[in-house]
Amino acid sequence: MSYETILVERHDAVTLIQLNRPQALNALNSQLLGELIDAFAAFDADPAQRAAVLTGSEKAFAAGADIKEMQERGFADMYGSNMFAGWERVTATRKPWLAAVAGFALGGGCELAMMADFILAGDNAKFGQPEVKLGIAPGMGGSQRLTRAVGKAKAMEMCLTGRFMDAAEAERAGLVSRIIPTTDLVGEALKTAALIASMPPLAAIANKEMVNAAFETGLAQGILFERRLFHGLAATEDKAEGMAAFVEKRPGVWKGR
Ligand code: CO8
Repeated sequence: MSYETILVERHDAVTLIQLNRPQALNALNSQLLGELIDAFAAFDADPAQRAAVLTGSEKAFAAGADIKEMQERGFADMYGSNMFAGWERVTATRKPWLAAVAGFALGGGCELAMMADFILAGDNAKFGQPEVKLGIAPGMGGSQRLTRAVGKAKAMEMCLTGRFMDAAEAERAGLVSRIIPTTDLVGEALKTAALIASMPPLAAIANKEMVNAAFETGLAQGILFERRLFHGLAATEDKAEGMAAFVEKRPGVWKGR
């Protein structure tokens, strides 16, 4: 499939996906959603690809869902078409991917960043859920993921006032894992993704599933899920190789099985 609203590059085992609607600050319209779903599905299906980075431009990761596209759409249309349900296909991606966020990540842009396994922020990043000012509310998971990431007080204040959070506050609050100078952001994100891509692939997916389970289950159930998956990894050839490589003081060579 050829894309018009995103750019996709392969950097060895890392897929770089860049949102590319600069005239609209990467606002997320339905064409872009369709292209992202396709690009993430292709990444997940390609055995040579092991990690991905999603980024925007230095000015905007994404300034939200496309307001001009939403303007004319009423309840029956949005409800009938189950608008935004397609984003669940992006969050269904099994392999690890991170968001490299510079500039504005607002509304749906912030929500998309929070769908990533983690966020690296450029030092000019600004996160916000300003939907209330448009007479709406988050619709792509923001009220849930932001609250889980930063707690009720900050999430509630941001949703009720539309206040933006800068990169330093986002790091303090646990919304992002690290802040990188914006000019180095994509390079650092690619390096981080390459490091993830160099890990035994089944172990990487299992680690992702375990951490995500912490958001879906109670503690006892989550710990049992972790332990069972841990037991399961003992059946992989990569576990035997990883431990042999450690004992023999050499790098491991992974088979992904
Ligand atoms: N949608 C469509 N176009 C946009 C959007 C957007 N979200 N954001 C910016 N643009 C366009 C502008 O209209 C402008 O286009 P044009 O040149 O044709 O007028 C171009 O991008 C450049 O934008 P600005 O001139 O405004 O740039 P500034 O640097 O002056 O300002 C801002 C940057 C502060 C980011 C500003 O553009 C802004 O406030 N944008 C809107 C931010 C926002 O409100 N986002 C939330 C959108 S709603 C949402 O995401 C809800 C998701 C769930 C909805 C559920 C519904 C059921």
